[in-house]
Amino acid sequence: MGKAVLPSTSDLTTLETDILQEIAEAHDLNALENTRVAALGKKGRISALMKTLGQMAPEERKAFGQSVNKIKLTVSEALDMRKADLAHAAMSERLATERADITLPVRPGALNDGRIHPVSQVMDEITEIFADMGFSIAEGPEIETDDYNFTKLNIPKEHPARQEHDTFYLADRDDGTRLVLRTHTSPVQIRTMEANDPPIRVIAPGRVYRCDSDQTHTPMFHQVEGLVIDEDTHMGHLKWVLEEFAKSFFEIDNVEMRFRASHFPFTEPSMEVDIRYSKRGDELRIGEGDDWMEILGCGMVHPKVLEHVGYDPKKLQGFAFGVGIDRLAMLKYGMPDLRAFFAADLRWLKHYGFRTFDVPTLAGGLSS
Ligand code: 2NM
Repeated sequence: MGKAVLPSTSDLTTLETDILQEIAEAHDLNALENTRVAALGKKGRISALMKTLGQMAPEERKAFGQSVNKIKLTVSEALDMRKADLAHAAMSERLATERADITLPVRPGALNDGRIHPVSQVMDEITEIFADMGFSIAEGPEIETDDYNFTKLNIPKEHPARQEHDTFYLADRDDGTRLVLRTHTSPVQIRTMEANDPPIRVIAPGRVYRCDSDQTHTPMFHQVEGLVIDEDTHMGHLKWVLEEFAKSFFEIDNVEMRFRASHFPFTEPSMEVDIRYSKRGDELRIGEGDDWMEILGCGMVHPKVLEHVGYDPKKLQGFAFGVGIDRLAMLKYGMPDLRAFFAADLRWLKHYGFRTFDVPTLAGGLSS
C-alpha cells in the first residue's frame, strides 16, 4: 500500500475558505442543506479529513486534529447564521407577496343566501327583551310526564285539556303511566321552582304540541311562558312587565292593554290580555283604533301549584304568563298564513326570513 498524501495546513485554510464561500452563496434552504452534507455529512469533506488522522505521527495528529475541529466549529456557526438569514428572507418574501385583502366584501354563498326563520327571530327578540329586564332563560324536555305537564299544575284528571283530542299521548308504560308531548312550557317553570329557591325570574321559550290542525292551528307551535316568584310580587308588577314587553316588542311608545277575567287551573286570579289595534285594509296598527286583540294569558300562580313545588304559599307568591310566538310573529311581520311557517318553502323563507347578521338587540333595534 502506497503512502497516502496527508493534507497540509494550507490545504485546511483553502478548504475552510471554500466551504464558507459555498455557504455564503447558498441561495435557499435546500442549497444550504446540500452544502452542509457535503462538508459535515458522513462522507463530507471535513469528515474525510478526520479519517486521515490515524495515519499521522502522534505529535502531528494533535495539532492537526485541533485545526480540523476549529474549522468544524466555524463552518457549523456559519451554517446556522446563514440558515437563520434565509428563513427570515423567506418569511419576508411571503409577507410581501401573500396579501389577505380584508376590505373585500363577503362572497355570495350560504352566509348570504340563508335566512333565519321568523319564529326564531321573534323568539330571539322576546328573549332579548326579557333578558334585559333581568329574566333568565330556562329549558326543559319536550316529552313530559303526566305529572309535570298536568298534575303539578293543578290540572285535574277530568280536565278537558287532558283529553285525547288535545294531547299527544305516548304508548302506556309498564307501570301504567304514560308520557305526553308537552302541551305548554309550564312544566319547565315547575322544574325551575323545584330546583331553585326564590326569587325566581325566568322565561321558558320552546316547542309545544296539541292535537289540533286548521287555518289558525298547527299540531306543533311555539310558546314563551314567564314566571316571577318572590315574597311580595303582585299584579302591579305583572301589568308593568307585560306593558314594557309589548312596547319593546311592537317597537312603539304606547300600547293600551285590557285585562279580562278568565280561568286557568294554574293561576288565581287568571286574566286574558288584549291590546288595542286598528286595521285599515291590510295594514295593522297596534296601540290605536277601536278593536281589541287577545295576545296572551296570565295570572297569579295558584297556591296549590306553589305547594306542589314545596313553596309556602303564605310566604311566597308570584305571577306567570304565556304567549304564543307564532301568532306574535304573524302580527308583527304581517304574515297571513300560519301553515306557511312549517311548509319549508324556500321562496317563503327568502321573503319573510331574516339575514344571518340581523341579530335583535335592544341597543341596535329588534327588527331593523
Ligand atoms: C299561561 C297563562 C297563565 C303559567 C303558569 C305557570 C306556572 F308554572 F307557574 F304555574 N306557568 N305558566 C301560565 C299562567 C301560563 O299561558 C297562557
